[in-house]
Amino acid sequence: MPNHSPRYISNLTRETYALILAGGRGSRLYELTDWRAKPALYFGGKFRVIDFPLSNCVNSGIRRIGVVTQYQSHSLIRHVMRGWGHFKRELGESVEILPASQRYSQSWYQGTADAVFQNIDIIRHELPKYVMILSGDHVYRMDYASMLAAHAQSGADMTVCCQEVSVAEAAGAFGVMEVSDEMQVIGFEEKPSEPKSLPHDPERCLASMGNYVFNTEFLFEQLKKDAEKADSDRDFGKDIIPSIISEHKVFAYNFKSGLGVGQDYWRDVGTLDSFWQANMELLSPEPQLNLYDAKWPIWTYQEQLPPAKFVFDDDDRRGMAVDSIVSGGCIISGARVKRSVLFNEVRVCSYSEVEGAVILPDVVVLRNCRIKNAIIDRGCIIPEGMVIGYNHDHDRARGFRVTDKGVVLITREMLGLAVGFE
Ligand code: ADQ
Ligand code: ADP
Repeated sequence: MPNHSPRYISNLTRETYALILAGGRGSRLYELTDWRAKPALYFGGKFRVIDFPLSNCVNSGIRRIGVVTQYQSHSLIRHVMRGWGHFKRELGESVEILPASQRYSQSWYQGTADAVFQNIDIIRHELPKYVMILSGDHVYRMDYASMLAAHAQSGADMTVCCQEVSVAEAAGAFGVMEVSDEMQVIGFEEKPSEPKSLPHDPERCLASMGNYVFNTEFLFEQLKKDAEKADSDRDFGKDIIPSIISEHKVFAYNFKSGLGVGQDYWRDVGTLDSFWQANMELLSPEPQLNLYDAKWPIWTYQEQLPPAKFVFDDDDRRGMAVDSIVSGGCIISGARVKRSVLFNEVRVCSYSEVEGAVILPDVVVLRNCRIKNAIIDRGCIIPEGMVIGYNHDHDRARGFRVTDKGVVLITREMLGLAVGFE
C-alpha cells in the first residue's frame, strides 16, 4: 500500500519537475487544429485542453512545470503566458514554455524522447529527484501525487501510467503492456495491431496513457543512450520503454487506483466526434467531469467579460438557452439554444435555433439560422438564414466537413472569411 501521508507526499511533489508534452498536431481533428496545437484546443465553455494537466499539477502539489511546444504553438504559448504566467519563482513555482529551439541538434523535436532530451540542461538546472512526463493532449483529472508515491515505494526506475481499455480500442492507438503480479512491466508494444490482452480478460488490455515518472538520472542516461542510436525514432513508446524493460525496473501504475478525486475521468478528444461528444457529456445533470467541483478546480486564462445575457427581442421572442453551458460575454437575443456549449462572446440573433452545437469564442450566428450537431470554430460569422446539420449532402457541397457520426465542422476559411484572426 503506498504511503499517502501528507508529509511524505509533499516531499515527493516538491522534488518533482513536470514536463507537459504539448507539441502534437492532432491530425484527426482536421481544420480545427490547422492553426492551433491539440493541447490548445478549446474545451468545456472556457478552458483549453492544456489547462487540465496544468491544473492536475497544481492540485497534486507540483509547482515546477515545463510546457514543451512545437507544432502551431502561437495560441498555446499565448494562452499559457496569459493564464499561467503568475507563478512565483521566489516561492519555488514556475511554468516555463520550452519551444523547440534546436538546442542539441539541427532539427526540431523528432519524437517525445527527443523533446525531453533537448531540454535536459533546463531540467538539470531545477535539480529534481523525479521527472514527470505528461501528455498535454488529453482531458482528464488525475492526482499525480498518488502515482509518485507508488513510484517511490516500488523502487522503480520508471513508472508508466496505464488504464484498462478494450482490445479493439487499443489496437493501433495505444502503447500496450504486460505486467507481472507486482505490476512490473514485462512486455511493451507501441500501438500493436493485435494487443496482448489481460490474463483474466481476453477483451481488455493495459494501455499506456503517455504519462511517465522517471528517476532523473536514470532518465538522462536513457535519453543519452537513445540519442546515440542511429535507428531510433526518439520516442518513449516506440524506443525507450521497449529497450529498458528487460534490464531495469519499470512499473505500471493504474490511474484508477489513485486516491484523488475524479480519478475515473479521462477523454481523448483527438477526433472531431470525440471532441464533440466530450463537450456534450458536460451538459448532463451529473457529468463524470464535474467542472464545478471546488476540490479539484480547473484553472484557465480568464478574460474580463460581462456576464452572459438573454434578451427578449422586439417581437417578444424569448432569448433562451436550456441544457447548455453559456460563457461570459455571450448574448442570446430572441434565439433558442438547446444542448449546446457556448464559449466566450458568442452572439446568437433572433429567430435562430441552435441545438447540439459546440460554439467556440467570438462566433456570431445571425438571424433565422438553424444549426444542429455542429462544431463552429472561433470567429465564424454564420450568415443570415443558414441551415446547418439538417442535410449533410448540402453541408458537404458548401465545403463543410461532416464526420462519420454526422457532426458538422465549420471554420472561418470554409465560410470564406478573411484568414488570420486575432
Ligand atoms: P501518442 O499520443 O500517439 O502515443 P504522440 O503523438 O507522440 O504519442 O504524443 C504524445 C504527447 O507528446 C502529446 O501530448 C503530444 O502533444 C506531444 N508531442 C508529440 N510530438 C511532440 C513533439 N515533437 N514535441 C513536443 N511534444 C510532442 C503516446 C504513447 C503511447 C500511449 C499514448 C496515450 O506513445 O504509448 O498509449 O500516448 O495517449
Ligand atoms: P486560437 O483561437 O486557438 O487562439 P487563433 O485563431 O488565434 O487560435 O490562431 C492561432 C494563430 O494562427 C494566430 O497567430 C493566428 O493569427 C493564426 N491563424 C489562425 N487562423 C489562420 C489562418 N486561417 N491563416 C493564417 N493564420 C491563421
